[in-house]
Amino acid sequence: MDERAYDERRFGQWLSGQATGLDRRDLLKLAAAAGVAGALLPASPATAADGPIVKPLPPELFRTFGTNAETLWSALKDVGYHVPIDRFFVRNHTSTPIIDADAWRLTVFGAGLRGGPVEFSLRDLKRLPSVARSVTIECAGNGRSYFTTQQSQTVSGTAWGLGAVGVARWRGVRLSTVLRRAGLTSRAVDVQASGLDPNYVTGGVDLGPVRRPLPVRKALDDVLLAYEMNGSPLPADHGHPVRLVVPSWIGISSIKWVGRIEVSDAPLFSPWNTQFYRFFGPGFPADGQPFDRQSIKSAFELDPGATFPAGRLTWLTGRSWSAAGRIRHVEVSTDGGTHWRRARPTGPSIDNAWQRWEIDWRPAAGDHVLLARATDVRGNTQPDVARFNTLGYLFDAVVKVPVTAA
Ligand SMILES: Nc1nc2c(c(=O)[nH]1)N[C@H]1C(S)=C(S)[C@@H](COP(=O)(O)O)O[C@H]1N2
Ligand SMILES: [Mo]
Repeated sequence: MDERAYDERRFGQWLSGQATGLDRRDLLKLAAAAGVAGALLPASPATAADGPIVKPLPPELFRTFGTNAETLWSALKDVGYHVPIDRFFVRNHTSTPIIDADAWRLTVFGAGLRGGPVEFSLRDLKRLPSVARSVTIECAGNGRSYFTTQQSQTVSGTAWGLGAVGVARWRGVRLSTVLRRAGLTSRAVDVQASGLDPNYVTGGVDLGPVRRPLPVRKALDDVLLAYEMNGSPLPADHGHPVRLVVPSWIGISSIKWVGRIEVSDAPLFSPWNTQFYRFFGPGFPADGQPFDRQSIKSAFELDPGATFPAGRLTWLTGRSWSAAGRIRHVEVSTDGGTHWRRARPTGPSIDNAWQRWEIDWRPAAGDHVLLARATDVRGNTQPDVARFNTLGYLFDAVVKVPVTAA
């Protein structure tokens, strides 16, 4: 079923009084369509901030694209395993909402539950057993600009370099714990969280709150409802007070500012798994091919065009990560891909996170091209060319980084 059919069906259900699980934004949308007074709407705990992103975005830490900001890789040099909050990338479809954590409630509802809806306050969630994990969040479009600069292909979407990725230490409650408390039944098929940020409107169409379904099997496996990031309460831009953290899946799965979770007894669809986050283009089905998992990548902790002192020994450092498991090894070339050497792994090797590495280099004066290529424990290796798709997702090819020694 496409999104329009879904919306029409929901609207019909609402008009006939059968609808459950409509949130305030759905109601606003429907109320506007039906000419119903706004007085029926419950209060929302969210208000708007001044700009799309709340935290400072100094140019030495970030490159910004409208409502989004990518981390500069030079800003991760000599930084620990986890990306500090002040430099963690932000991907907002609209803008960061300011949510009052005391007024905030999570509503879990749907035909996959025994009863419900069931509400949880932040205190309720914090009383449940907590877990902390180091997990990568990476936008499916990370590296998109290289489709154009390296492969001369036209793709649409934010022209990210490699900085739409970060690893943080997330603490929260397992989604499975909350779903079981809410009365999960064996009828449950899909689980869909939606955000309390403003509805996403594109091409004049209101697509509703940001949301994307997870199959119940993934939802019960390793997903967290996180309320802490690197030991601090979740900051506004990263989902305060509670977000999903979905290990090894594309960033859109990790819904921020979660307000509602639907547990359905039938497959759910949203624009974020039908229109977006699907592969379109030559060799793919006409209505696109769905995907959920991230791929494999490497990055040097420097920005393209960096300069080095000629003739001096330096240490090139970087990080590699794969959604399929830990990194087995990383090869580096400092001569445009002719010769390759193994980089030395440094620090921990964590599943669903990344591997840091270093390699020595004594550059001659002149221009050089650096490359890094990772292989994971499953034997996946970064290819020379990434598979083209019109929306520019999952760029996994080895990136050529121009630098200069003088
Ligand atoms: N509610 C909501 N959740 C969201 C988004 C959003 O715009 N709204 N963006 C998604 C996308 S596309 C990505 S890549 C990650 C980015 O997480 P971050 O901003 O904490 O780095 O959040 C995801 N969760
Ligand atoms: Mo994303």
